[in-house]
Amino acid sequence: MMIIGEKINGTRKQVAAAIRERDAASIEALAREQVEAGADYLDVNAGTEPDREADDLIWLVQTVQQCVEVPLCLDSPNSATLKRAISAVDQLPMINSISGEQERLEQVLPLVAEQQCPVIVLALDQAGIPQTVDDRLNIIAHLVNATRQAGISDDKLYIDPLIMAVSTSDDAGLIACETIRSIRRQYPLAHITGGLSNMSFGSPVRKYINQAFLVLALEAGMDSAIMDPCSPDMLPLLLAAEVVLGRDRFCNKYNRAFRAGKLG
Ligand code: THG
Repeated sequence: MMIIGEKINGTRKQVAAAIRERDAASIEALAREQVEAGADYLDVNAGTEPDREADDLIWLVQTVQQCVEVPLCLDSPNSATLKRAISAVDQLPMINSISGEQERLEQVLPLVAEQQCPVIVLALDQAGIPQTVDDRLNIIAHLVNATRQAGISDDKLYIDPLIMAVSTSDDAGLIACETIRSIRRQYPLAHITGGLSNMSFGSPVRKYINQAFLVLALEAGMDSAIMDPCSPDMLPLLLAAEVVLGRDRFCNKYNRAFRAGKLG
C-alpha cells in the first residue's frame, strides 16, 4: 500500500495560516510527522486564490523538500501551477491530477509524458462528478486511452474513483468500492488511489468511517490512498488488513512494525 500524506493542504485552517505567514516550522512539522508515520509521498496543495497559488505551492515544495526525503504529490486544479511546481521539485513528483476536462488533459498530459512521472487519473469531466459507477468507468476508459496514446504505461497511473462523503449520499461507500473493484479488473497494472478521508466529511468521529472504508477499499483492490498516516490506529489497521488479504509475504511488514514498536 502506498501512502500519500494529505496534511499539507491549504484547505485546512492551520495550513492556510502557515502559508499566509510563511511559517516554515509548522509545515516542516507536518512533513516530518507524516514521513515518520509511514508516508511514501506527501501531497502538497496550496488551496489559495489563483493569483497566489503557484507562488504558495512553490514555497510549500521548497519548504518540504528541505526537511524530508520523500517525493511530492503536486496537487493543484491549475495546469499552469503544476507546470511551475514541476520545475521546482528535486525528485520525480506524482502529478495530482489529470481528468476528462479537455483543457486540463491537453495541458497536463504532455508534462506527464515528458517526465514519465506517476499521475493521478480522476474519474470526472467537464460535466462534473458522475453519479454512477458506469459513467465513472467510461471516463476512466477515455483517459487510459489518452495516457496510452501519449506513451505512458498503465503502471504509472493512480486511478482515483472519486471518494465522496457518506454524510451527503448513503451509497457513497458502495459506489467507491464497486468502482475500485471494476478498475482493478479492467486495468490490472494500474494503481488505485483516492482521498480516503473524503468519505467521512461532515460525520462525527471521522476516524471510524475512514478505518471501515480503508479495509473495504483494500479488499476491493485499492493499493494506495491519500490519507492521514498519523491518525490513531490507522497504520496497524492497514498492516493487519494487508496480512489478512495475503498481501504481506510471511507477515514480514506486520512483524517488522511490531518489533519497531509501531503496533502500540
Ligand atoms: N483525490 C485526489 N486528490 C485529493 C483528494 C481526492 N486532494 C485533496 C483531498 N481529496 C485529499 N486531501 C484531504 C486533506 C484534508 C482532509 C481531507 C482530504 C480533511 N481535512 C479536515 C477537514 O477539512 O475537515 C481537517 C480539518 C483541519 O485540520 O483543519 O478532512 O479525493 N486525487
